[in-house]
Amino acid sequence: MSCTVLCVTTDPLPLIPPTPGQLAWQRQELGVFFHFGVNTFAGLEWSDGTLDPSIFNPTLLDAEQWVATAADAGARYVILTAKHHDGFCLWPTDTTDYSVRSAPWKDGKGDVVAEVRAAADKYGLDLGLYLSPWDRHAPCYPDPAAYDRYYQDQLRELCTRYGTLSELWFDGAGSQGREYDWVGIGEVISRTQPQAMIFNMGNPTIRWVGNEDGLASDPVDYVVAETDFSQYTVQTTRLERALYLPPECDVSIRRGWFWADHDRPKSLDHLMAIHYRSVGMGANLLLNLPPDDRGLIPDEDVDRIRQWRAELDRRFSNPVEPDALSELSPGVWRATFDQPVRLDHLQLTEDFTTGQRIRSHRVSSGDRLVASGQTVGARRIHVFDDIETAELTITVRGQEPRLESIRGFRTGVTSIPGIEYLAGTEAPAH
Ligand code: FUL
Repeated sequence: MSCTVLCVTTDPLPLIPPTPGQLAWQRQELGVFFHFGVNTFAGLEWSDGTLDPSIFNPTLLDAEQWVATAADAGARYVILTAKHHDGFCLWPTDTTDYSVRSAPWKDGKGDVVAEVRAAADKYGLDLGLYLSPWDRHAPCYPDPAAYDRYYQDQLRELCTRYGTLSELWFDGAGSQGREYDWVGIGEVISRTQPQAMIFNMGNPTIRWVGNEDGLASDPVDYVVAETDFSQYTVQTTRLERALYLPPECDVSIRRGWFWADHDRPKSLDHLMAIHYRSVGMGANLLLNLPPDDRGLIPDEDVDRIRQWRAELDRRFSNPVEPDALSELSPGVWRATFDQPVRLDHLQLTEDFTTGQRIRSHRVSSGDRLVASGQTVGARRIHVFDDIETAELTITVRGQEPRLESIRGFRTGVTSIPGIEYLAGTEAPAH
């Protein structure tokens, strides 16, 4: 059953705890996406399945450079587009010859998935894979039963040849009105990679945040009764029952998901704003770093990532911890500092191991309201004109809410850059 984005849910959402896997995934906070494939060599975002595999020839491909860049960013996992909508497979699949086997790269003996797996292992990052359900090359695509078999064979190869996968990314784009055999797909996963987080479709364990700008907005609910599946439809799907589905905010460092010569990385300010509106709102961030047609993350993207990490470290690596944090009465907490401290940022966390309980929060210093909002969750960051205080009062409302921590920072920065302007401006054209 589905309804439009305007539909309103009036029932209160139940308290549902995360599974250990969901909790571990949420604690990872940051992942890096790699969009790479035949599109990279054609300057296209989407191609229609007819690009000649002979164009796939990354002469300097170095998956370790990709993953090292992700590790520099602070990512804990990487996700590779094993197959995008064009159907070209980055691994030597037995299901089609539209793959690296037909490319000049490494004389048709290369395997990008294997190289990214090895690099992820070397840098200690988890690996997830994107396998587009929509396939514009597969001749069997118009025949649902035949394509379901084809797709499950591809998924089985990926799930059995490349070790443990932390996430399987099912992109809803292009699949509007098409039903896949999610029961069969679910069986492949439960037999081979039961621990993998399932993004977005089938039996999801994590959800899309609802835009491709990397921006969550308050409240960020971990339990939802409906969710969006693709930005190419205005439909929101109502789930059969409410589920614990924490969001992942996907966004590309560039305008496009795939590398193109004319495209450039986003500004440092823009990436900072994305951090505040994703990780700083209790959601995971999946930042796309597209390798170029040499098979390398371009230098300017690597530089931007290093600037971003350095600025995040500058702002957040020296927290001002309260000397005591105690609950005065149900939902009212007091944080005290031994001496007055100057702060312009606050970070709150909630103990959500038994479910997301905080529905709203306020932080005051004496009579002054310093910050307020709804979600706390895994991490909530507030930015404000600096204050000097020796005591903060935190009021949280919800179902037996459990504030876990509060810490302050003095960064010299008192606002989030250009956030309203940024929303909705960066979707790539196809
Ligand atoms: C979208 C796709 O159509 C884009 O090409 C990209 O893969 C993005 C992550 O998801 O829906």
